[in-house]
Amino acid sequence: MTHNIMPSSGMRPIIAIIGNTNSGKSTLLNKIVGQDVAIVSAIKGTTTDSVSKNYELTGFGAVSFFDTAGFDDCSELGEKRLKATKRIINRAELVLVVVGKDGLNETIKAEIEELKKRNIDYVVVYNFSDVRNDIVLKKNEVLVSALTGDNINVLIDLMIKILKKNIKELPLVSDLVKKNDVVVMVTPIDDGAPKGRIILPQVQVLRELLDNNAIVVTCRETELKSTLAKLKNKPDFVIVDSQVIKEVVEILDKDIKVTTFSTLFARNKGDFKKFLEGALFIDKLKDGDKILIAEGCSHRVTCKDIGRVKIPNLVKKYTKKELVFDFVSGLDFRDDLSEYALVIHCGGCMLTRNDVCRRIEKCKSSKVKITNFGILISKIQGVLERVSKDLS
Ligand SMILES: Nc1nc2c(ncn2[C@@H]2O[C@H](COP(=O)(O)OP(=O)(O)OP(=O)(O)O)[C@@H](O)[C@H]2O)c(=O)[nH]1
Ligand code: SF4
Ligand SMILES: [Mg+2]
Repeated sequence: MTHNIMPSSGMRPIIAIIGNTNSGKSTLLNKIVGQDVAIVSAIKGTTTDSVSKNYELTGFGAVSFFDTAGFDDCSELGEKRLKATKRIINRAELVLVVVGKDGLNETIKAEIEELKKRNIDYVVVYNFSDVRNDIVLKKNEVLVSALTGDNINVLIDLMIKILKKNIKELPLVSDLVKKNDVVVMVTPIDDGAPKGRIILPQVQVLRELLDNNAIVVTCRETELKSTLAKLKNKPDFVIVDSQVIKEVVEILDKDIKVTTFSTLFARNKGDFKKFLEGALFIDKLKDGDKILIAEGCSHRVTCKDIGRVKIPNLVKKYTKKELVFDFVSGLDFRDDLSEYALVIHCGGCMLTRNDVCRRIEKCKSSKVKITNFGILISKIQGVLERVSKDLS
């Protein structure tokens, strides 16, 4: 039995292992991670549902491997499995295209062309070097034996090189603070807040502030006035949950630098300018327009309430238009977005930057505007200029 795991892989870059049945995909995964994670057999179509493995790739960091069903799986479920594989490819930072004894066939060649077109990095892994040695290798191609382990290190080095080049996470907040700056984080604790925890975007911002030797004070919006009163000087920066930005801006002196967690994420993941344009577009929405609300994961407690309830209500109230809302979460992101007037995306804390950028690209090619939750809330609350003016 294979594991059917499709976890939210957090921000681990995904490495998808694809290819025809019996090309040695599962053997390769097991060899790279040094464990029998995926079942290997000489029977075609052994891997049915994808098998995932979180792994610490020494020299790079945490990644998630996804071993997939063979492209030429002709079983009844083959088509569904192919769709599942395509969904994984959509999110992958790197694709290992494994080629078996029979060499490259038309399907795999077409898939490689597709990867090129979509700017998804890949390595062609010619497998079975122990029984064949007749390949003239080109750039980003390697010849390995998943069975004996021959050349696996060469493959791993190449993977690390590509991943390092690829993954340029921008700073969340580190370029906006300096050592000893006093930063006040305002986090409401309402019914939507997860029990006993602080949500991930806030934790990530806190961590980056601490990494940069800032002094961080965290309070709820109800304690902001008393927090400010107890500080000897005005804070250098205030970072606020979008949901309470309006109240907070009313409390703060005009010269205090303030932004929202979502604005920081919009800058860090995705295209800040595009998100701003998308937020301004709500003034142009018309009756009957369709809006897609996209959440990067299905973390019910964290964002469900905001995405499914608060955002639609705010947009309806602000625009006073009859709008239709659709929702997607997790791996799903519509291929064809042309029916929508606007896509409103979550902060994407569980997605990589490339993941969000690909979604933005999709919107661009469908000529649909995109914004994110927090930027849109700031626009609706009339504070967009204030929260974005100190950020580039
Ligand atoms: N000699 C040799 N055999 C290999 C190599 N890689 C895989 N095999 C064998 O090829 C067969 C298929 O390997 P798998 O890893 O199950 O292939 P797969 O691509 O995962 O196949 P599906 O799950 O059916 O899509 C097994 O019998 C492996 O032992 C290799 O490099 N050399
Ligand atoms: S911001 Fe998006 S990715 Fe992060 S927890 Fe919320 S729904 Fe998930
Ligand atoms: Mg397999």
